[in-house]
Amino acid sequence: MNLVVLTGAGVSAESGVPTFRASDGLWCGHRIEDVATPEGYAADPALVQDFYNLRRRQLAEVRPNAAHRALADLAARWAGDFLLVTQNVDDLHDRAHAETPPAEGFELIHMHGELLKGRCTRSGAVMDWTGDMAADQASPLHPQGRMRPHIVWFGETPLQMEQIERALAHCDLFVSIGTSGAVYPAAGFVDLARRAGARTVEINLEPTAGARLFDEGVYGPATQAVPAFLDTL
Ligand code: BJW
Repeated sequence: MNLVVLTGAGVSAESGVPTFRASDGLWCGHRIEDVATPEGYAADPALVQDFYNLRRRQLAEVRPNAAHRALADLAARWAGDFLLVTQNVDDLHDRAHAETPPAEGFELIHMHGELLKGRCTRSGAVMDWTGDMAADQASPLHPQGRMRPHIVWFGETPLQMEQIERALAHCDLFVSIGTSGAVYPAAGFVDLARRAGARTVEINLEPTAGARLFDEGVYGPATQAVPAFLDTL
């Protein structure tokens, strides 16, 4: 049986990583357009770099929670293909899977990029980046390049979309965990899975605006709802 799991900010919330769409509509006091668009970066690179520097530093203070660990346990015993697509730029899934190595057939994709990577603005090459990035950070990868966060901003193309769409076209079970479904193309994955004839399940604190698109909903905090649901598989 082929499985595709999509995760969003809700899976990391109980680790202490803030979600995006809080009631004030601001991310850590910033407007989305100022910090998560190429235009925002062009207008004020220092503001954008500071925003991501802060979030990169915060990763040192958080740990994978029971939901990340339950997915890693499942990946270690799953017999079919298992694609875990996360919209999250934290490394909490990576850390959980490093502790419990997955079976063959498992893959993790960060479709919106990774905080712990930087990208050269000139060559597009990506490299590990654990420290702060300066507003005009020189690129070690190209003499005329600068480094920017390896993050997919609004208007940019999410990563590894062909691979994701291929897996959705062949999946038997699609599980969406802790995402509001407000951002495309991830919000449309449930439609692609349904077209493939997959069983579709939403796990969230509460039903999302797109809840009716799923065959089933499991509601509660991810650290409880995810292990409980995965135990039924
Ligand atoms: C819990 C919980 C607990 C809490 N337990 N649950 C008009 C119509 C359609 C589309 C568009 C449009 N205008 C523009 C677009 C496209 C645009 C888009 O979708 N805009 C929308 C605003 C409408 N999309 C793009 O531009 C994307 N690119 C694109 O489309 O390219 C074209 C293309 C498509 C396909 C193939 C090829 C090309 C790029 C989107 C990039 C998004 N980037 C961000 C920022 C990343 C950097 C950063 O982190 O700073 O990614 S935006 C932000 O939202 C971030 C997230 O990954 C993403 C999704 O958020 P998520 O994870 O759902 O978080 P929240 O906060 O919204 O929800 C949390 C959920 O958890 C809630 O439901 C809670 O209830 C729940 N929860 N605690 C369980 N304990």
